Amino acid sequence: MEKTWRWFGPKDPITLDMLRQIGVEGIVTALHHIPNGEVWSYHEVMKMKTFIEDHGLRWSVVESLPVSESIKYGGADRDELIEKYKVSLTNLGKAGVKTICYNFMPVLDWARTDLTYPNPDGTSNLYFSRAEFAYFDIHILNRKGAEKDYDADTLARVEELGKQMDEEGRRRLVDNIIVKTQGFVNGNISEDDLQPVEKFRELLALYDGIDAAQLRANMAYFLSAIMPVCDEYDINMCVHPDDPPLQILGLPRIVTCDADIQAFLDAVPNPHNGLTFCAGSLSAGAHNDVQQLARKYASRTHFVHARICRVMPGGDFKESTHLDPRLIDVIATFERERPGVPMRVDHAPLMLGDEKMGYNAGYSFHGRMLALGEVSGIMAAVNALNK
Ligand code: DNO
Repeated sequence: MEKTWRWFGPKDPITLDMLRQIGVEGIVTALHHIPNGEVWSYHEVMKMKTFIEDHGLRWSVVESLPVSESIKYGGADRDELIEKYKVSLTNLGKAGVKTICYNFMPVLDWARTDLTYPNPDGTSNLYFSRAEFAYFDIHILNRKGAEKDYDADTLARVEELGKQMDEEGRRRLVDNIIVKTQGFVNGNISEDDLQPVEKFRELLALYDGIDAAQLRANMAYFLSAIMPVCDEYDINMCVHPDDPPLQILGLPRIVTCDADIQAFLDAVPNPHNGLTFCAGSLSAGAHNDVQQLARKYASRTHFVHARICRVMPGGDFKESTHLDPRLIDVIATFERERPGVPMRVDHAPLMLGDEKMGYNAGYSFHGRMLALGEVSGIMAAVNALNK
């Protein structure tokens, strides 16, 4: 696989010169300064591409060219937004940037409750507590009927949590679930929003009456509309699985399991319609066998996210080591079957001073460097043993 790295643009404290020194071959980035729904001009695309190439690297993957909320729920302006999306794709295609990651998750791009969960060795990781998430849903968002979505064990944990929860704890949950994890990925809520919870409620309301079947139809509509541009420029679209791959907040979620993946691939049977194989997101659902999914969907995978989660009793999950045997197996599958496919390490621990650097949640330097070293070692071993 091609060793790539998610880099957040010229303002990222991790520089391209640093990345060259640690074995990175290709860059994964986006034009983060352009608001969602606006066209990425050829000029802006080329400016970024040239900047990267001037540092001896290449722009391998766009993560993400965001799909506007209105395209997802099927708003009145969706056709206009799809036309703009096609212009951005055309400009990327003309510039030769041909792997595009996106997601079709309503409202929330990814969800964690704790961004600095301590490990025994002094590092920290991202963590998802089902009870804390349920507490946010039931007692902060006050979503109507939310209790019905949780089992008795989780509700009992929520009650316990309620006894200790103070204003600071509630503020921290809001910050982790809908602010800190969203702004930097061009999500709906940014650190400047003064009333994040109110804004979030308004966003959820956009999906009233939209079920999974409707969301699937909207995804197929979007993909069918853009496929001619992808065919013309040989652009590979790769949808990111829902993170976590579970039903949350009463929203429809349609990229959570084997059947979902098969469904969107079948809905638009074009090789340019593919998957970002995020082993981490898929493994956060106990229903998924990531190793088997990797084997089944390798040929439709255009981008790999190397990380893996450990699900605990009760549904909490934590990012696990990149040397987890399940991830070794997944990496071996892609290394054998898709040797040139871009791969980036994802969501590594905070360690050795990372915590003081203000990195985006999950995107530390030392933690990811260690993870890249580990994954590179796995790849080298697979290749050596294959010979
Ligand atoms: C989180 C990322 C996601 C991903 C988008 C793709 O760390 O994996 O934000 O980039 O969902 O559109």
